[in-house]
Amino acid sequence: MLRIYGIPNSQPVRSVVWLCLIKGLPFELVLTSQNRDAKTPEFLAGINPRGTVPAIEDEGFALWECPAIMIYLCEKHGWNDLWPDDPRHRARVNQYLHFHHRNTRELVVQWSQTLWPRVFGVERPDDDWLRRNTFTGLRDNAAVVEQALRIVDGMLAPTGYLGGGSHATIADLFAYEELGQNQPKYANCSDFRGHPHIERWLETMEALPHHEVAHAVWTLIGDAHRVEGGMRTIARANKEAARRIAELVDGMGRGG
Ligand SMILES: N[C@@H](CCC(=O)N[C@@H](CS)C(=O)NCC(=O)O)C(=O)O
Repeated sequence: MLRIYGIPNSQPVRSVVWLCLIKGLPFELVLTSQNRDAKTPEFLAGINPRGTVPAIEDEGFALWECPAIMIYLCEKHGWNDLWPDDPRHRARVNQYLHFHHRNTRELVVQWSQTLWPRVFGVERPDDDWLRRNTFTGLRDNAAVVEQALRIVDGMLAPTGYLGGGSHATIADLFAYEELGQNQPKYANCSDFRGHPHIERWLETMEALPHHEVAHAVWTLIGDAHRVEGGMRTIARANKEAARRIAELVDGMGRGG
């Protein structure tokens, strides 16, 4: 069975998990923390030399980097709706996947720099603490995020999906984990007002299959400004979210 290494609180891990849930592909989510488990000599040597999650192992084949994993799974299983056959449609999806890394991904800084000081009980974290304990992001992070939101809103304008076309693709799954998470009703650390296409798309994405289970960690952690209980709360949320995912996968296996 496919093994996915990571934790539900990781954005790119959720993209892979949600993809498999949507497609009904059974998998084992191997709880792997990014700081400890993914940095062991065994993981670095056998799975991912960069020590990041997600990573997968599929019948002895190890792969890392979320977009590469999603493309591999789509090609292996013929999921041409999510990774379209048409060269131009595929090119638009691929364009977004490349754009994501140093653009939309920068939204993680708003989340990380809200959540982790709260979790570790640091009232006014200075730059040095943020650099050591959270994603640092690009130097001009705020400007990059603002520009990324404007560009993403523009990409969504013609058809409502990032790759164009009439339905979601892996580009949407990848982007959603950053944007969806930061919404006021979940982690509450980004404001999408003024980006009407993004606001509409967030609602569309939430209606896709298994959204609730794939994103259980959002409600288990809640508003990043109000998290109580420190790291134990995060660890418990990851475990419980993983349990719900495993339960759903189990049910899929039994045709339930
Ligand atoms: N470009 C990678 C990013 C993966 C990533 O940033 N993962 C985080 C968890 S959300 C991680 O493992 N960080 C640990 C590290 O950077 O050492 C992908 O798309 O898979």
